[in-house]
Amino acid sequence: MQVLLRLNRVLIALALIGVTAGEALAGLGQPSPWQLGMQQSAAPVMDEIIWFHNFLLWIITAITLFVLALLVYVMIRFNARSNPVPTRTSHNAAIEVAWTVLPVLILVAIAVPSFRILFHQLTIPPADVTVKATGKQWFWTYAYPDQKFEFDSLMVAEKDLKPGQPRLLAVDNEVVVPVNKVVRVQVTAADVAHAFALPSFGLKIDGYPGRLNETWFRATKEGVYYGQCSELCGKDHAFMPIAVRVVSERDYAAWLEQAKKRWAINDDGDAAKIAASSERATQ
Ligand SMILES: [Cu+2]
Repeated sequence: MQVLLRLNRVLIALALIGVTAGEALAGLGQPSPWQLGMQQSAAPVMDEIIWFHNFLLWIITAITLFVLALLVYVMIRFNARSNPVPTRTSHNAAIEVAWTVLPVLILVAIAVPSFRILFHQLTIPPADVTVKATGKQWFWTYAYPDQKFEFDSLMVAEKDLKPGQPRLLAVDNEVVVPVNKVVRVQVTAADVAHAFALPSFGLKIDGYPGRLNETWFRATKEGVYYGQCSELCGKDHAFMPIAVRVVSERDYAAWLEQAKKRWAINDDGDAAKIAASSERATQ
């Protein structure tokens, strides 16, 4: 009895640790060790994606349990021993209609929210900030077309990581955007197909040379959010991360001021930049 009581207490303690650790382990903006499920959401579209994921999980769990129950029923009720003389029934109109109509209804119930989320992802609300991301072998170039500046963003090598910077995700120049503002993201590529993906914002869109794709996000929490190129694009595909720093509007204005000075596009600068980036690409 004593042993059982003690075991019970240990189990309760473990469950509590599990719950609190589970919170901590669901990463916001980056994956975490032993993570279960998706990264935490920091944008309305991702809230919907997580909701849809859980909704589908309920449906497939119910279908799987239903099919399992049918199988078990058939195995017990209709095996050769308990049902030695099989029936000759080959048609049952009611059941045939039911097993056609019910799956159709289930698919419609799935399709409606699925299309709603797709439209939400690809219908861009009036944007406060536009960022154009160009995938290159193997880094990203970000332009703020309304502000006339652009810069390259390269992964920080493992030996150069500063404390707090995640391995394979930190970059030298982060994209900076204001919190709670609509950011339009235009995605293209300069050489081969790349993809701009950032889990906490629910973003994933391909970038192709000669084509401009568009998506958007509205970050609801300040912080740094990481993503990765998600289209196999060559040997350093795994080493061209995406980092977006979401800051207050005041900090954004301050960053914008110095970014405009540092990375302004002018005729000479542009030529130098193109030379520098193609040099890097051939390295
Ligand atoms: Cu890529």
